[in-house]
Amino acid sequence: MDNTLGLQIIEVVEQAAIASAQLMGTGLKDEADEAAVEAMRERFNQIQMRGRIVIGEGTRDEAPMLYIGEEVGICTQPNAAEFCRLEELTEIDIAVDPCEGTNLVATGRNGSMAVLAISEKGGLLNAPDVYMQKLAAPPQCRGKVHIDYPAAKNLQIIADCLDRSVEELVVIVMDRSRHDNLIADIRATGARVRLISDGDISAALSAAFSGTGIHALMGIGAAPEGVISAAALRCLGAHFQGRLIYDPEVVKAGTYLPSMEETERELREKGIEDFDKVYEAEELASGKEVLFAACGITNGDLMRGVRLFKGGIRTESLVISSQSKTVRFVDTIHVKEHLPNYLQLR
Ligand code: VTB
Repeated sequence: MDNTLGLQIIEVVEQAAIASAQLMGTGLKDEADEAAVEAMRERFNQIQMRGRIVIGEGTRDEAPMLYIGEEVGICTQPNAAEFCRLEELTEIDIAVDPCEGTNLVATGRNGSMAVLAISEKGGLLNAPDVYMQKLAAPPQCRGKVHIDYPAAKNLQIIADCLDRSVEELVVIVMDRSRHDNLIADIRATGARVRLISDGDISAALSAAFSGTGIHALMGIGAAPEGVISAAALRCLGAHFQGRLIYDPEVVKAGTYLPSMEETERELREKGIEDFDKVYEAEELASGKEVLFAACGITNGDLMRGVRLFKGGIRTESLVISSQSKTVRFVDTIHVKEHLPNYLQLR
């Protein structure tokens, strides 16, 4: 993949975040999502690349933009030959979540981000829109904790690896009734629990960086978000494992899941035969080269959210590259009068 792609995708997430942040606190969650999607797509389509959305806003019938299978990048446009030497460009797969945590944006709460992961073709698991049990932990614990161990055992391992006591750990869990037992198990160890209403990509990222005060993510969130988290944590050398969860009985409250039979059929169509497999980060994001980028929409543990001021907008983003083994934190001021039309304040 082209080195400049890493720099260009910063603008993709920045622009999605700026568009969405303009609707922060309005209660309009669908509109906040739509604004992010439109801006992300506009910016993608200015990049010299041949991209294909593998994780996006849904199927073509469900989503007008950034649907699964949509091609993005200037080199996928009808008159591409005028701008691009197609034979020189690698085909890339893209997983996007333009507004991760739409409820958080709509209600002005912390933890929402515009986020994406990129790899060469075939490098990201085309996860179906089901749930995923997840375990994220810091790099020191990689390969030592396991999603099948009881929470108490994993927490003891994390404490040992970080050279601290279990009481000094903080675990993020999504606040859902499906996690009642998990939360009780974690609390029984003495570790502290931070419940979040949404946004488990941000939670997984926090667990991978020291200094955030977060030491693990446990529990069940969405599978597509799991693949994007895995892309980041793989580049960071942190621990991430996921197992697909497709039984509505296990998920309890959550978005609608079709019957087990229907879901199993969908999994088979996606080439998944072993439905209960535990995926390692390197299997969810298996590409030789993986790039991950995120920009805070509202404030988070790693990045502040979008700030609007007279004459400009300030954003904080992050780009992680498996190839250059770098993590770049980017603090940008966007001069208002130079923003593209699609980002002008509404
Ligand atoms: C999960 C989580 C996401 O939405 O998808 C959640 O992975 C929805 O969970 O980060 P429920 O269906 O249980 O409500 C997010 O929190 C935000 O997209």
